[in-house]
Amino acid sequence: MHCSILSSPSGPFAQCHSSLDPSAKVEDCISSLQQTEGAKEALCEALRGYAVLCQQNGIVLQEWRNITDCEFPCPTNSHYELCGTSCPAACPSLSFPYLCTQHCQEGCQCDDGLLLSGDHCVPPIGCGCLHEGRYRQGGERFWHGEQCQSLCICDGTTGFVRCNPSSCSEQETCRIVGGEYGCHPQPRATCSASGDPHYTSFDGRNFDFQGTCRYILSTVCSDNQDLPFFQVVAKNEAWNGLPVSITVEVSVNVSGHLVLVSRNKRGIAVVSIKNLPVLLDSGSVSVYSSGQNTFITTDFGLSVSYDGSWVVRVTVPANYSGATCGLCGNFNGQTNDDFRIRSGELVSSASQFGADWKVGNDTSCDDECGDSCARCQNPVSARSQCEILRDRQGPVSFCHSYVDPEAYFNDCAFDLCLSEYQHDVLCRSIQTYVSACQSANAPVLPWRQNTTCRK
Ligand SMILES: [Ca+2]
Repeated sequence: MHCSILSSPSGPFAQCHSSLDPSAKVEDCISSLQQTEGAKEALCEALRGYAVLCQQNGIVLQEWRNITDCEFPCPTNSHYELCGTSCPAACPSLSFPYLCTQHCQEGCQCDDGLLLSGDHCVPPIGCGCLHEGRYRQGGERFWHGEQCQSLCICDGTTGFVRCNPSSCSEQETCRIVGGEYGCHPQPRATCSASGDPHYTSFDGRNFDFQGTCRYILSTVCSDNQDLPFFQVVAKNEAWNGLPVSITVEVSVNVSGHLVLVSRNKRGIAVVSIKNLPVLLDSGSVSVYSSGQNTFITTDFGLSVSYDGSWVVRVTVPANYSGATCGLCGNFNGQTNDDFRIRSGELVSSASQFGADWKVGNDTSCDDECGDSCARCQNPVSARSQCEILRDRQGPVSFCHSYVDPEAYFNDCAFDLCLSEYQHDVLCRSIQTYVSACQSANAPVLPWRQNTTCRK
């Protein structure tokens, strides 16, 4: 047992024996070695414990780590010292404002000429700053203020932080990404129309609009020549004679091509172009199928999907922020200004907003349902069936922290009630939520086996 080195009269700790009796420490050391089956770390820790006590009592120890093979690794630009200062030379903002009178201690010390900056050693010009409780490295830039109102830099030589007024650009928002607070590019956004149809704008506004004509879901309303043009139009239709309408056709106009995806009688998406997958415009536009969905994607980040019966989804990249219009809204990060009609005027009713984005002069359709607007007479049972969406232990609870199920629950209850409890509608409502989860990059778990929705 190496523990005996603690009490050896010729060992490195001998100077300490007259002040601190080592016998209890030797016993502790032996028992901790027995517990760990003789682990080297246990021995080293026991020796270190006694060494620290001795040093705290001002006793000078001899080198003990090399002869016991207890290494003490130090990071770059620093080295081990048996009796180093307890108050190391540190950067201005971290310096001790009092005289150092503490006893020496073993540990890592910065190499000559370097100062301690946080947890590493730097030359004096590489010092950091202490700013609002957080240590910043010299030269580090960081955002400050609730809305990123200023951009600050730490001046290493003085230890002071300088801040200048600033703000995020239009393509950025002030938020935390990867633990770093600041201006970050806006994420892409997805708008969807599903079920009745219920719409969710790019900015997350949920509304119902029951018009059965063709409407612009989204197009480009900006003079910015750098943004490629696109237009996505959807047509709705009453479903099976019920007062529920569904999207039956989606057309995407992009790069000089018009791609039409429509629903056939069996609820399957049929594309105006044969033999998918197809690349258009030298590969800048792709049209393909995946599962039930047909996708139209472009090299500039637009993606449109339609499942042929229920959900149409439009995803645009961040550079279209503030540059879109239509039922999907303007994608400026604010939900309260999405009901803008073509003239630019803000309206309050979803029906006025929706009707304004009608295209074509189809007379067999209606923008408004008026007195015949569908109303659910007895929502209780529908709500209880749709509760599966909100159930914290339920089959789709894996997604709750990614997408709030509330709006999907309401849509589900409404549609299930109006469809006179067609089981299919319940399953489609759950599927709609799960697709939104996929769009939000939630890790999607199998859910069908825990429901009555089997494929
Ligand atoms: Ca908006």
